[in-house]
Amino acid sequence: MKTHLLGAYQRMLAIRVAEEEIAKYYLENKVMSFVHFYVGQEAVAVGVCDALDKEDRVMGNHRSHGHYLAKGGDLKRMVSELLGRENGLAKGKGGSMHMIDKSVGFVGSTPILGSVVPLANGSAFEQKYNHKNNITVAFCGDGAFEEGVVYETLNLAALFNLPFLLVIENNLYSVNSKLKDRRSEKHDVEKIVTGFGVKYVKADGNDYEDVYTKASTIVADMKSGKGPAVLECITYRHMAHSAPLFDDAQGYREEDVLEKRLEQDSLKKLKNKLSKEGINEVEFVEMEKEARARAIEAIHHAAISPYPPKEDLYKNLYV
Ligand SMILES: Cc1ncc(C[n+]2csc(CCOP(=O)(O)OP(=O)(O)O)c2C)c(N)n1
Ligand SMILES: [Mg+2]
Repeated sequence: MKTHLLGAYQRMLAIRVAEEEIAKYYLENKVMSFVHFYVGQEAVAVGVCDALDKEDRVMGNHRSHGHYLAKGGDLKRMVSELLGRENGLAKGKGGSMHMIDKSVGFVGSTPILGSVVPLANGSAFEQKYNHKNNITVAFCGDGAFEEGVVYETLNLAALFNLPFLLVIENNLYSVNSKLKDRRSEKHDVEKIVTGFGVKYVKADGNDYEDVYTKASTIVADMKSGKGPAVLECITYRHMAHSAPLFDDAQGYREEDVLEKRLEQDSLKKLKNKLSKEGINEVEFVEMEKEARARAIEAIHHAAISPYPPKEDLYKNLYV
């Protein structure tokens, strides 16, 4: 277990540190392409993806750096995409919100809220139809869960008993609007989901082990034919909705103030656990140094990579 947790810590740390370095680069170089940072939510992506096989598929949304990297993605190709370079995941034409890398089973991310949910369900349909013993996971936010197409999808997933897992990352906000300003007091995600005949499980999205344990059970059940599920992970988004900035000065956060976010931080929790298992501070510092060096190298690699040539402007576009 110690080895597993150490690996999980390193995977989460790699995402955290990469985003910190990317944020720094964006600010220093005035990069204008849109970006939504995942800092704070790493335990969800890594906890879920650690429960998957390479052939299982993942789809994401506008906040998917963590999902892609947790599925085994290539940091260099991801950063190249963010900076619009030819060697990026979508040949530099998609940016942060349109990543795809079939080689690791990351079959796409789409920023239109909720849109990825039926697409992922279609992928799960194909897996079942072709007797593949694999599943498809869609990650969506609490805001996206309010889109109508999500309910149509849950209905079909249950009807066809599909190997489809919807992970809701409930970070309490859609941009800056709070759950209580968007939903009635009686709104009940569990009742909605189970009302369609879909299994519902709730996890502490700030706790890797809770997410991983629950995701593993769901995935094993799904692979033995038990049908679709929703895993709702309650978590905190540490940074502003978009742009690489902190937004505490805006004063809209009530429960998830900085102090609480830091206290509940998933990396911190895992680090405490590993310290008790005998990993010392020097080893932690070394791990962070290595992760930071990899991130800086990936950014440098992207920054010196060429933009797509002019003659490719209209190639690979689907509009
Ligand atoms: C259909 C649609 N409406 C509005 C938007 C603009 N938008 C982008 S992200 C976002 C908030 C999404 O909140 P949530 O799904 O909870 O994800 P989070 O940003 O919290 O990770 C909104 C409203 C959009 N992309 N798509
Ligand atoms: Mg949200």
